[in-house]
Amino acid sequence: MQCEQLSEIAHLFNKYHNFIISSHLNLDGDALGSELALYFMLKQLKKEVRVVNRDKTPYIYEFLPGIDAIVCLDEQQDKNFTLKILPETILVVLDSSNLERIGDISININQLDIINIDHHPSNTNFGHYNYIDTKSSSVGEILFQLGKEMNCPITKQIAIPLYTAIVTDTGSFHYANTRAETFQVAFHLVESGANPHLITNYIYHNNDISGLKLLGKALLKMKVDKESKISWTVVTRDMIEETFAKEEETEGIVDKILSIKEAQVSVLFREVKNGNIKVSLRSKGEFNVDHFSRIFGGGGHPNAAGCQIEGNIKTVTEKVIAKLKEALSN
Ligand SMILES: [Mn+2]
Repeated sequence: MQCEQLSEIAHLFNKYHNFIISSHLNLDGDALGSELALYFMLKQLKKEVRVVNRDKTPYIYEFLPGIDAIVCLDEQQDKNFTLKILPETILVVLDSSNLERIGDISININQLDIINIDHHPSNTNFGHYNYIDTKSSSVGEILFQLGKEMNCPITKQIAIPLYTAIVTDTGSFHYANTRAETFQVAFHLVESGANPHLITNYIYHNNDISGLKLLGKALLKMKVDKESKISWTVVTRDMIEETFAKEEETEGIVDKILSIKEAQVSVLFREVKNGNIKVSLRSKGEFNVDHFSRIFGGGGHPNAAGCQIEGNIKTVTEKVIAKLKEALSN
């Protein structure tokens, strides 16, 4: 069912008592910030709430209030760990364009009703209840409005994760998804106790040496096609091993190589552990990388998207760059 109004979602949150909240693999600021803000909002309503993720929380987000409440399935010692499902539990999936993206969260999803709250244009409406606002900068921005709808006081515990969600998904308020409303919400969050300077220090000025070394290696391998205005580079398993970098430290490389003036589109090709190539794309201006990524079964936002492709890094790079040149010339 398509929910047009946030009041319909607020009604569901009032009606149910037991909640499981989850989000996508490769957790980012919007995923974690939205999960924790909703966790505290539902706690205010005296609900039973659990936050469950497949992937480990990246260390830069460890400052978030409530972070220890998250059950991380990849960190469970007991390999047969399963989540106990209380009767009448509803699963809330945040910031995930499809259900596969949350990974295996060790529960029988078929026995649960699902509320799907997202802002990706490629969302498949997989929930029993779907609230998709593609104009919203982030799920965090949607949840702020939902909080108002539910009369939840925006405590500092809620303001910090919501501000984190918005600041990361807007690239510190510079991506094309940044609207006047985004600043309006940010204004209220800062008033409610979110400190922009402290929060961005945790997220952006908290690098390990390994991440910067990996960035250095990736920059040395960068290529630029001035005619089609594409910049691209690669991250191989060897590069990750040589620098002792963590997987999450590849985030940001694709944004860095978009910053050169000749680039309209940037691409990062990364060898992931399952042997596939993860392709991340960014664009400035009109070119829609969400539409482009769908050719390869991926998706995302107009200016930030990605996909995974089978094959070795050389052939995948050649194939995608050729397709991209073709798309950009049309
Ligand atoms: Mn998001």
